[in-house]
Order: sequence, then C-alpha cells, then structure tokens
Amino acid sequence: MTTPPQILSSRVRGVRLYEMPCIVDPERGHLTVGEAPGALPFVPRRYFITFGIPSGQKRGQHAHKCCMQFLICTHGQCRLRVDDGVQQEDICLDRPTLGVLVPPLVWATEDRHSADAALLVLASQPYEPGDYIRDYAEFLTMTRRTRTCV
Ligand code: T46
Repeated sequence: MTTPPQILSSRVRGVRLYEMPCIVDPERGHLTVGEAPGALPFVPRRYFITFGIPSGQKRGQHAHKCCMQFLICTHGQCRLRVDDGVQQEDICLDRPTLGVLVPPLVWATEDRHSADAALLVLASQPYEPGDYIRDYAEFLTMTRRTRTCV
C-alpha cells in the first residue's frame, strides 16, 4: 500500500494540488501512483494527452459546467493558469508527481509548454462539447450567479 497524496489548497475556489506518492528506486527508476477511488479526487471516465505544443501556443481557455479534470504534466513542463472569476493563480506543472484538480466553473489555460511537454488529463465525464464554457463573459456571469446562490 502506498502513502496518501499530500493535498494543498489554492486560493482559486476548489482547485487542489496533489503531491502524489513516489516510489523512488535509483537502480530501476521511479514510480508514481494514484488509485481511484481513494487517492484521486474522482474515478476517471476518460483521459487525453496534449503534446507537441508549439512555443507560444495556448490550450484550454475554457471552463466546464460539470466535468472535473486532474492534470499531470508527465514529461517536460507547462504553466497552468486557473481563475474562478475572482482569484487567479499560476501553477507550474513541472514534475510527474504533481496533479492538479480543476473543478467545474474554473477557467483554465495552459501555456509556456516546453518542447517535450506531455500533459495528461484525467476527466470525470465522457467528452461532451456542450459541457464547455468558451466565452469568458458568459463564464463570469455563471460564476456570479453561483456565488449569489450559495
Ligand atoms: C483541457 C485542455 C488541457 C475530443 O474529441 N475528445 C476529447 O476528449 C477532447 C478533450 C477533445 N477532443 C477533440 C475536440 C477538438 O476537435 O480534440 C480537439 C481539440 O480539443 P480542444 O480544442 O478542446 O483542446 P484544448 O487543448 O484547447 O483543451 C483540451 C480540453 O478540451 C480541455 O478540457 O483542459 O485540453
């Protein structure tokens, strides 16, 4: 059995940084692991990987209505910018042991990819184009409405 991840909060609502357990083996190489349910924040129903991102390109630039995502840069590095409509934070994804939970209604953008960056994304839902909020003004309206309701 592996140790549980260390979980840190972000100032952006619902965003959590997971330092996943790593079995260090100087002889054979290392292994990092996360089980669901348990260590991971949800049971993944889908994964995708972005890679080969040319310098200067941005990915993401949207929020989700329902889907949760867990991002791990398994190789190379990139910057993740998260924004809940009030608070923003930049997170450097630079090691395969760091996973970041991005919940619904958080605007996320990835940029500053190294040439060798490979970003693995675990998603809680199947692909559904209607789950995307791609317009930032609409996103702000939705986050304000949610804050009013709470
Ligand atoms: C995110 C960042 C990191 C699919 O067919 N299935 C899928 O599961 C996904 C995610 C995408 N696609 C198709 C839809 C588009 O024709 O792949 C194409 C590129 O997708 P998109 O423009 O959404 O790619 P990114 O890099 O801007 O965003 C994606 C995810 O959509 C997003 O949730 O967090 O990667």
